[in-house]
Amino acid sequence: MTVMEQRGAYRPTPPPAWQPRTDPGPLLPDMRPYRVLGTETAAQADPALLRRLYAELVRGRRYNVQATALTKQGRLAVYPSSTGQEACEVAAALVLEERDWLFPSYRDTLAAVARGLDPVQALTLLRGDWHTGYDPHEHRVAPLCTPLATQLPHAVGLAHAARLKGDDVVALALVGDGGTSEGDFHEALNFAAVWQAPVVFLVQNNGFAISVPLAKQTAAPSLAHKAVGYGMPGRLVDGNDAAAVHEVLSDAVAHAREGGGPTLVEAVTYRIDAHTNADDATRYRGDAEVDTWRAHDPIALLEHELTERGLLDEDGKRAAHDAAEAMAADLRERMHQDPVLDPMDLFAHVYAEPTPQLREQQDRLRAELAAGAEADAEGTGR
Ligand SMILES: Cc1ncc(C[n+]2csc(CCOP(=O)(O)OP(=O)(O)O)c2C)c(N)n1
Repeated sequence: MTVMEQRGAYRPTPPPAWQPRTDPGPLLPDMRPYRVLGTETAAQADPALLRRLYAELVRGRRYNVQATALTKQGRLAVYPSSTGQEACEVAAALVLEERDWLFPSYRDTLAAVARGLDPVQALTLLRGDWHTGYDPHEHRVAPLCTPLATQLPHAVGLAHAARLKGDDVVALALVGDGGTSEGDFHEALNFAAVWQAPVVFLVQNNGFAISVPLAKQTAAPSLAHKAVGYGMPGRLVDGNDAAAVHEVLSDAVAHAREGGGPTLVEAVTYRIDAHTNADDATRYRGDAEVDTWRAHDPIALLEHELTERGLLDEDGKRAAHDAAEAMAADLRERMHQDPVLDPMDLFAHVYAEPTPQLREQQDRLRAELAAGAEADAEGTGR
């Protein structure tokens, strides 16, 4: 006798009714990146905001040029320039309140500076001097993260903790297109959506992960589409349109603050410079492509709009450029001063309780430094 016969006749029944848990429709991004500048909606944009964005973009571009020059002068070990991406950098900083937190990657020095960080301190890590080089709590800017996407779970953790404590805090985390292929990206988005954490993810899709073009590292229809699988809205924006990026991020921050949960924003932009000063971009992309993006420059776009609306004249342009020059001169002067460093700082802020190995290394370094100082004093050298 078969099992079926023992149990009686098998009567097939339909499975329990299945419903999608969330309607994916409203989460899906519009496939046309949102734009403001050069469209009818531009007329509604606040003139004071547009002027502020312009001043910050001009300052930001000058910062990128100056920092890149400092690498050539041996004053900076490395600089990942955000030339061409200034609209994303500046908008990300300006949409946050003082109580909010920014989680940057190595490319986002400019966002940190636009948020108020001292331009020299913001470069400390890239100079290779001293840990992060700034107090993350002062302006609520987390350390610039070099391991890809690791800043994302940090942002979610902070945002979730703030919510549990009842603090009105939003975290905004920046990541590159390549970073979206990392496990940390997946885990951060999943946790953020499950917990409805007040966090905004801004992906700056600048076309490349060093030499790897987007098409070689993702098959997603757009990076904004990745949001839907986790149950959060995805939005696509023209990343060179400062007014559009500001608006989309402001909406996402407001949504998070109201308890609406996370949003993933993909800003379509382009890295005009090489990956860093250590990279030769001519080996993997052509001039024609770069020129196409130069013609869609974030500063030129905004300048055109402001000029058309009579909100910017030659004096206004000169004032923005003069302020940027003053910042660059100050940056140059201070970066040309040799910092006074204590090698023992290497061991500070590593662990609350140093491990026995670290203590041993610390003692050894202390002894070596003392012997060196003694030799210097005796004039014997070593
Ligand atoms: C976990 C990890 N893997 C690899 C690297 C080496 N790496 C540094 S930058 C980079 C490309 C990142 O590209 P993307 O996320 O698009 O950001 P972008 O540099 O274009 O801003 C890679 C692979 C790293 N820093 N961290």
